[in-house]
Amino acid sequence: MEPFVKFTGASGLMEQPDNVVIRKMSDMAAAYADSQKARQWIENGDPVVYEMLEALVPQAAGELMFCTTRINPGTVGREYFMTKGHYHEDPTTAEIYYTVSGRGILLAETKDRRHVALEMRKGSIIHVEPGWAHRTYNTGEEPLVFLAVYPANAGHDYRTIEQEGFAHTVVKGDNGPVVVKTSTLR
Ligand code: M6P
Ligand code: ZN
Repeated sequence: MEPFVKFTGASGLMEQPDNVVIRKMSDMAAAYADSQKARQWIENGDPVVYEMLEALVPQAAGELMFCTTRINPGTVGREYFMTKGHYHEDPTTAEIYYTVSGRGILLAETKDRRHVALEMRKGSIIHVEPGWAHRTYNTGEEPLVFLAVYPANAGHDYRTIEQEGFAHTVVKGDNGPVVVKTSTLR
């Protein structure tokens, strides 16, 4: 493969991506603490929660995968619209997130339930250490748009999150986003 360039449009999303992944509420309803509210969203039009526009590179060590993601604004009950979240299958791989526009929180958690909540706003650059699961929330009124870069051989482990969930989540409080224990919402 030769070096190549991709451009982003006014929205900050990649133009002419090689692959587009769209996740609607029905693709991830189980991720939200309030399953009844998630079902209501599905019955009321099943909105797109987020979409990822990817450039494809070989899934080999040394290659860097990158994609732009847009998370739409909204909440399921008090929980903000978010990504599914994942561990990397290769626990030695990190990831960089660069926020293009909007407001959000990246929640990172380890298997022994340590957690950090990092602010995403235009220009913020987040480094996710290897071994930390990560999920992003749109805490604003506008779309949250960011670029993510990670080793192309990292792999996505969604199963651990589907089975065990995140111990913490981010909800809309009276004065902005608040990190709470997921168990307090169920
Ligand atoms: C970022 C990267 C991608 C990831 C996407 C959505 O762009 O981390 O690898 O796919 O966010 O997150 P998820 O895969 O958890 O739905
Ligand atoms: Zn990742």
